[in-house]
Amino acid sequence: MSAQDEFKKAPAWFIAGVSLVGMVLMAIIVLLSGPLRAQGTGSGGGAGAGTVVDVSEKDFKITIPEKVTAGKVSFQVANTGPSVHDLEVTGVGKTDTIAAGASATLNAGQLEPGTYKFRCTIAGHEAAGMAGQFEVVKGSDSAGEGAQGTPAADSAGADESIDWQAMDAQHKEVVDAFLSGPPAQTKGKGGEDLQPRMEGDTKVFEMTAEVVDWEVAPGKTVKAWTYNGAVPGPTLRANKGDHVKVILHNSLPESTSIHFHGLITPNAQDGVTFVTQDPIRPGETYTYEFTLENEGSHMYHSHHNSAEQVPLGLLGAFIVGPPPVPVDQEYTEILTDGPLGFGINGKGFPATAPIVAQPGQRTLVRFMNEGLIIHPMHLHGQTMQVVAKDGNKLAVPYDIDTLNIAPGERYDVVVTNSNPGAWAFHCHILSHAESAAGLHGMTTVWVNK
Ligand SMILES: [Cu+2]
Repeated sequence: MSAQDEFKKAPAWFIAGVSLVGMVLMAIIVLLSGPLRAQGTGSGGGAGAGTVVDVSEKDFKITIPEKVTAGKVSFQVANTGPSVHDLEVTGVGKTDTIAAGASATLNAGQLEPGTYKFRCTIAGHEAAGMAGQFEVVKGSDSAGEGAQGTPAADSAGADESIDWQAMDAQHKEVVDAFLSGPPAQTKGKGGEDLQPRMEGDTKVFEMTAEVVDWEVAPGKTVKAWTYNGAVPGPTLRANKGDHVKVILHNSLPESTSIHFHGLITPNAQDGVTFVTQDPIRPGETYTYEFTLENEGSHMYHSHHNSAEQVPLGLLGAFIVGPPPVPVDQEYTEILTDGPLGFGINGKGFPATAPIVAQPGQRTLVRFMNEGLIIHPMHLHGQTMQVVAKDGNKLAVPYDIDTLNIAPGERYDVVVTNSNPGAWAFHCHILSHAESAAGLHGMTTVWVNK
């Protein structure tokens, strides 16, 4: 029985029931807690000085007051998340691009009463939830609430002011949803092996880059930029010495390219636009061709507008040769952050796939970081032995339980099942793994039978 079959024992009605209870609970929490949130409008001084409205951008969520007093207004926008953002208020204006940790001001001038829409204009961010609207009201309308502050409008995400019983219940729902049947509760599975077709002795991998609706977590669908409609794109496997062709059809709204990360290729096949090739424009097809010179856990991803295209999903694994050491089974864990949220193999908890090991079984995990920030992956209850780095087998393996993986890095680790139980396996930048709403994002469970 496969790892996933182990988790599909729960009947469909039970899984549906758990989901329904979860949704009803979320709705109740949102209804109850909405009016309790108190966040100031940051009104700054009297007539003439205008109103300064504090806005924060983090984790693909824009927090902005629901009501703003009419008059002269400026928006002070703090980007406290790990990705680049901006803020556009429709019909008013837009900030420059705001780097992670930076701030910007949008001087809106005189705002008349009415409803205003806002969003982040970085590709994919609006679809990921960075949009919403607020009301501009006359001075007297907001004066009464001003002292206590007005309720804040979140563009997405969990509320932080729930009571502890509701919090416990919500945490339980998330874990129950995982233990009752992952990863079937979301549509789509990334990283499946792509069988090459043979042209003589050449292995030909053919892919299409396209935008699709991708369900990153139960009920949360975003516009992903994909290879063959999945995140990660298909896993390409071949052996050292194989001659391969990778054919890419570009159905994206932008030009693109593929860089084969970690593979030793001829310079012309390196996939960096304007350095080694022209962009593959929308509607065009491009063929890469080379002989595989080095074994190991490698990757492929866009190298055109890559800071946007890769986080949107244009990434995958390219594995050359057998595992670096003898093992009984293997998993690839590709880490991502950005518009798709914190995730493993294109899914956030509880939609992440568990790792399941039989007694005594040796499991290889190929970690690959395709995100924009570091993720220290931590395994509970057992030791990970690092056996290879960036595809290079280590002369002296070493044992750890937390592995810091920088963007672009790959590590191969081996875990031998000697401690039965369901063990948390997660990024230890804890906000990537858990929130007031429970476990999420870069979390899965390692199940030792
Ligand atoms: Cu992390």
